[in-house]
Amino acid sequence: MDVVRNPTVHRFSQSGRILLKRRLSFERQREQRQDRKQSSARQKYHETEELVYIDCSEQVLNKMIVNATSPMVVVANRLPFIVQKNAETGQFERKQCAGGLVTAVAPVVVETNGLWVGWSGQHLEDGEHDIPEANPNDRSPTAGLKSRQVIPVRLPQKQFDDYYNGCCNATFWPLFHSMPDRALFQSDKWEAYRQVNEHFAKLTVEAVVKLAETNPNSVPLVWLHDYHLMMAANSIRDRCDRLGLQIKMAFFLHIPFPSWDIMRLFPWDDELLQGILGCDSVGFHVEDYCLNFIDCCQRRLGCRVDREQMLVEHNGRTVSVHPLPISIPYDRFVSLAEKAPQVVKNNEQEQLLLGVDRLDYTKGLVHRIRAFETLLQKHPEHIEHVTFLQVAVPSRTDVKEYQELKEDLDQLIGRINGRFSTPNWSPIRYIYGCVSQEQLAAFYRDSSVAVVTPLRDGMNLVAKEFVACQVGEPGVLMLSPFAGAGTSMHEALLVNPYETDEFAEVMHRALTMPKDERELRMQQLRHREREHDVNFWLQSFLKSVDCLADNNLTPGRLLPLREEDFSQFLASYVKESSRLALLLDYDGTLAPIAPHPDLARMPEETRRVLERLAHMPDVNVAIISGRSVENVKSMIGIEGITYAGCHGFEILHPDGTMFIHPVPHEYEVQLEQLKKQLEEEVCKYGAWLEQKSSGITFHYREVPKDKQSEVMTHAQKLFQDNNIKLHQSHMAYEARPPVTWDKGRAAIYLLRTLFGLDWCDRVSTIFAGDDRTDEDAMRALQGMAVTFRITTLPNLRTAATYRLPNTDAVLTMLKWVEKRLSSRLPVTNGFRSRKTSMSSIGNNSPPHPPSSPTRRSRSNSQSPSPTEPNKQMMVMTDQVYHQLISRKNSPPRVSVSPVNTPTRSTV
Ligand code: ADQ
Repeated sequence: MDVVRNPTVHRFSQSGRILLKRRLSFERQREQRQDRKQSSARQKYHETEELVYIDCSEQVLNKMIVNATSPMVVVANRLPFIVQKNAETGQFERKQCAGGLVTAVAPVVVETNGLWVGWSGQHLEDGEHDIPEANPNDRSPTAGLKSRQVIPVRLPQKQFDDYYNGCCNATFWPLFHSMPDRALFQSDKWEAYRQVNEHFAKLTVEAVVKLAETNPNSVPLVWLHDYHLMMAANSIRDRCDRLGLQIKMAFFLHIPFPSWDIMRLFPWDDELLQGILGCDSVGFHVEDYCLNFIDCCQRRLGCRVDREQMLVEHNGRTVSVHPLPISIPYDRFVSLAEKAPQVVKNNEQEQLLLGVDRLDYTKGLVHRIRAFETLLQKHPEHIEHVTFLQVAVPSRTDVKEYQELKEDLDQLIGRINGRFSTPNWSPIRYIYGCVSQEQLAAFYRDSSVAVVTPLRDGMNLVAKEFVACQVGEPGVLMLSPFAGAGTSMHEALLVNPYETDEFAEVMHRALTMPKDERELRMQQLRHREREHDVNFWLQSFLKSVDCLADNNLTPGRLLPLREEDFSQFLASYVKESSRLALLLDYDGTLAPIAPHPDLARMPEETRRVLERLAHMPDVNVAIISGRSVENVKSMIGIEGITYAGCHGFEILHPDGTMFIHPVPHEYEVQLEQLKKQLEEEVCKYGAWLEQKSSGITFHYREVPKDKQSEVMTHAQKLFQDNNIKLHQSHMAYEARPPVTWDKGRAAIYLLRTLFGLDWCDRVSTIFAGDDRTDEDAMRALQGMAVTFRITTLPNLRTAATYRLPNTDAVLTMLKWVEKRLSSRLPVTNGFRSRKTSMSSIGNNSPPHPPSSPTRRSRSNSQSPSPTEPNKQMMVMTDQVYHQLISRKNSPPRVSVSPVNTPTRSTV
């Protein structure tokens, strides 16, 4: 064996401090050194980062033929290089990064003349400067990337720190690696994350605009990377839509995607999932992560999903999910391993166990070293014959947790070396630093066993690099099943890093494995990695987004929403025999939103289904709308159902009894004044006022776009001048009485009135609504009803159990309910078989007796007609409400006031 001078490896003393620099040798390094005296083979690294920065002259260019059909905009936290000031020349220059992402993706950006958006390593405070061009000697994958193809993200240092350290690394990194105890949930850091993602989105759209200028006929592919950018997609989509720019958008996560049990710990999980769903296509390393994601979408957002085809429907769009196991430039590692100088060993028989990792708590370094200690203890025959070589790249060194990990590891290694070292041998060699890929290839090749045992890891490229470099005597790969690589590298020896004794036994087995078994296993592993290299990963990705030339991908589609789909939402809740309450909003829920409320018509089919449901025994239908009660009743025109108007301020039961919530006199006076001013001053350009008994709605939907801002500002001012709170509705401003009454309280009141105090135990309740006012009901009914929010908003927080895309979906839901209850006979005498209402409340009688039509009114003996309802009115105060809500076993007694109550007018 040739011995070459000078490379250094740090060895630890008993106290854990680096004591001596030991010489390792590499065959060709000497010659190379002579050639490049100035450029040290030992690379400098950027300490706080997970990326490894290398000397670009050492890179072997990875030539790939990509065949992509779309120009690509890659958006990643970092640029594929960082920009640093050369201390000697004062010039800014590129410092190259190694890593799968850069190696795989940079050539496509170069080839498609695309763009790369990312942080340059400089903050806003560092001042503006141009991105330098590549050095003429640069042979790295980014050498062909011109500075005009790079869009640097510059942010204030504090904001970047909150986003990067405060949220990405302190929250998502531990959480997604299933270590929730380490995760911090801080709203200000989450806010910084959202803002920074918004900034990335803005710059990405600038990149798309730039591409559209030079290449107007192509549809660019925007590819977002990793957990740093999970909230950018919707903003990119929205901005591009507004500019009329077409794009395709994909997201790839490099770390694991956790299960629902873990994901739900994140307080803003719904927003995060919707953020990712803003893309057309979402990629994870392995199928398990895909299924976790699909599961979370279904369980948290109520999305329709197809696990077979891996599709998620959200916001009327179908998002496809793909397992895309990342890999390495296999041939490059082979060629590095073929040329790399030999690693010097203590003696010819010495076997090396190798660990190569970023110094991160997910990588399980401490567990691994402990297992090695157990090996030496249990199998002393390995003493002086086996050495553990651990190479650890410093990572996030400014974070306390990482500093502590380093200290723990230093101490552990020091203790073990102290315990087992002999005059000629120390059990652990520890390199705390970055080594060149050439050196790494030598370590990989000359080690007997690679110990790749993270506690959790998205994929783990080290396992693959080791296999690629096994060009000589075959070694053994030990692999954690908790790394993504563990799912495909079957011939590795799988070991649970938490099980120390077993871990040590597997090490022993690996060290003593017969050659024929090693050969067989390594051959299979190498074959797979050669086939499925990084180029294969990229091609698979391009195929998945239909951006590969000669690719005839038929995009996966979920079947249109069918009645059967509601079984998954409702089957366990609504039984054939259930007593059912259907509480429905009108505009945007039963009837599509129209330019004018008079035009918002419910489809005839919906009307018929609703009517049939209303006539089924033990089914109560109530409409809770923002319209006035007469208006909503006339729009729907079905007898036998309850109508609640003005967001529940007025409730008209089928028997004609009427509930009206009182409003303060002062508000009525202010409202009159506001009404007058709005009519006189801003009801122009198509803006108009809708009168309601307890409020008004000022509509500006029909105002031409260029006049909208003027009209809106003026109307807002009038609301403010009159001291009336403005409630935003669909292109409208509403004035509502300043009392604590909303659709939520009205819904509960209604259910109490209809079914009694214990309604929740006896009635299955479904609520559906489409706007903010419906959220009050969704919140109030949480856990006591199945609620649906009808929405097409891409990222919406809702208290609803599920989301539906449109009014057609509501009709489908109603049809499912009808089918489910279809064995019931309709009520034929024109009145519902079970009917309770306000009229029963004054009685001491139970709330649900089979009632006859004569019970419709206590105070009015005349039969009610639809146009002239039985105007029995109840005054609702907070005290009465609480009495109604809190009393458990007997129906409440409440006072019923006469129709002509002085507080307000009635219908
Ligand atoms: P990482 O967590 O960084 O990547 P890994 O996949 O193992 O983990 O990649 C580490 C890279 O750094 C390898 O290419 C390795 O060669 C290099 N490296 C490690 N130690 C080094 C050293 N001392 N000197 C020089 N180079 C060193 C994240 C996810 C992974 C996922 C990748 C890619 O956490 O799960 O596999 O992204 O998607």
